[in-house]
Amino acid sequence: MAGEPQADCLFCKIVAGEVPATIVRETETTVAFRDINPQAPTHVLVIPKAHHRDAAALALAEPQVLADVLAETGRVAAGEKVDGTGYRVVFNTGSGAGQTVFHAHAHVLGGRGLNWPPG
Ligand code: DGP
Repeated sequence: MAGEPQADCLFCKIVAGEVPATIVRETETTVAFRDINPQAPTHVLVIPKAHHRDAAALALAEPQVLADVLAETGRVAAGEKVDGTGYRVVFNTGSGAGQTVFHAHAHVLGGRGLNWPPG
């Protein structure tokens, strides 16, 4: 069922503490942790604790939690001190766009120049 933990979901396991992660921040509805394969000096993932396959599905099911995720991206950026220079928030959605983990997550990238358009 949408929102319920999925036994085969890596990020649900991180939420449950079954897979270790370097946690940066946690709220009632979200967890932020460092990406295992960082693409920038700051690369933090912000996820809802509830399982939804991507950000759009989360928006439809629990819009307030998507707002919580976005608010947390800003708090992470401030905590990492990349809010002054600028940072990027990315939701890869679908395998063709590079999504590999099908539990909604925002990438927070910063600490280096970020080109546009992205690759
Ligand atoms: P995406 O490709 O947009 O679905 O992003 C998934 C990200 O998750 C990717 O940048 C690598 C990261 N990742 C994959 N496995 C792990 C893990 O076990 N721990 C952590 N911290 N990050 C992971």
